[in-house]
Amino acid sequence: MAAALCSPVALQRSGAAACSSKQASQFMAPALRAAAAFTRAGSSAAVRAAAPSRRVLAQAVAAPAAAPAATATKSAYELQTLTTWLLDLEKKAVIDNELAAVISSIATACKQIGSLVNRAGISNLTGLAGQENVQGEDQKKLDVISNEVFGNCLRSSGRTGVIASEEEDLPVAVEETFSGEYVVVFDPLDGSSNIDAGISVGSIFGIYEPSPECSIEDMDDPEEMMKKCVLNVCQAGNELLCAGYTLYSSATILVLTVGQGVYGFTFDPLIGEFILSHPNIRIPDKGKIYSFNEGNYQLWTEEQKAYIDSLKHPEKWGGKPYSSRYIGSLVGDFHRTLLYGGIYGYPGDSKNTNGKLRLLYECAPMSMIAEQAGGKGSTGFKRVLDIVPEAVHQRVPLFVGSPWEVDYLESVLQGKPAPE
Ligand code: FDP
Repeated sequence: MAAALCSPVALQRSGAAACSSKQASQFMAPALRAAAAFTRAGSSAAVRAAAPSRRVLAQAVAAPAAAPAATATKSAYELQTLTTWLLDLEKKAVIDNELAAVISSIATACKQIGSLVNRAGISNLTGLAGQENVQGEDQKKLDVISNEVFGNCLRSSGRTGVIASEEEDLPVAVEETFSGEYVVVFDPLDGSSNIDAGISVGSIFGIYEPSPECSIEDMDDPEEMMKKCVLNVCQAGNELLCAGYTLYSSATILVLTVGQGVYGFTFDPLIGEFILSHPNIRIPDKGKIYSFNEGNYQLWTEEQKAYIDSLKHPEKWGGKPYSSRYIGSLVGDFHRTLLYGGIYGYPGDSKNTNGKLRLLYECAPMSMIAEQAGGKGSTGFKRVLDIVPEAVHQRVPLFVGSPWEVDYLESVLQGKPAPE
């Protein structure tokens, strides 16, 4: 598949020639499609050159411990909605109005997807769409619809330059971007194999500033433009300006960070707004729940097996072993881990050395959220946020959760002494 093989690293080093002719032609088709749709009022490079980086802007005012939403409640009827929370951040110059517009458009997409998920069983939205995505996975009807909803909302924000989705083979340049040109990576419906049973699913997203070396100019030829689209999204998680997810469960809960702590908003369907319900979430330092698909146990390395085995010995943990909880829906499993503490893991195994989860729109956003809440995100050997992607749909092993739990897992995998 073109996206997996034509890594941006290869493209950066030697252009499209780094791909086989078949890959190159697969690569060119979407590029030409994107080019046809790609119109822009004027070059934004000059504007971007004059403007301070949004990351710098945020860092300049960042007081890490400052809780942006911690305003005193004046009236029993006063609500902090996502909209007022974003306005607060804008006032404090933590984010600019363009990033706020992108986040708002994502929230709108999540409201729509949440409503579709709730009604899937009675609106004939369950079951397969009859096609596969680029990773060879069967797409559910709701995978396809959610992707369209996400794309529509981001396009209509007018602030997004490039979008990359789990459901698309290559990133797409967004026509009619007025300003901002944010790069948005997302998995519109994660855990969708659960959908027909009415089990929790979620959306995951990350927002990057466009990297200056690969800004998309009006006059780029289609090949050049697609190369830049790919490079735009292939940034390390360290560069994320915002990461978040929405859980569609007994409630619809949007959790996000803009680099100053983690905030959760519960959707109130009666007023149609996300309401701040989880201010400044902190993950417990330790937690006695592990969340792994143990069906893969025989495929794991000896170290990985030893780690899981060790959690089951009551005498090692004060008389009570760890509890196992696994939904098989990353957003649901991660959300529980964030609130209750513990560890979520999807290790590599003898069949899939890098596991199952995708770096750009699963592992990196979740790791940023974990770190912002005081936790950790690791491959077992390396901090996830330090990894520069080599391909849009690249997979990496993921272990994320309470800091002590991730440290302990790393110690076993690396043959080092356990943390204090
Ligand atoms: P799904 O395939 O249902 O979309 O990466 C996708 C994902 O779900 C995650 O949400 C989930 O945690 C994981 O796969 C489950 O994989 P296993 O079935 O292999 O445990």
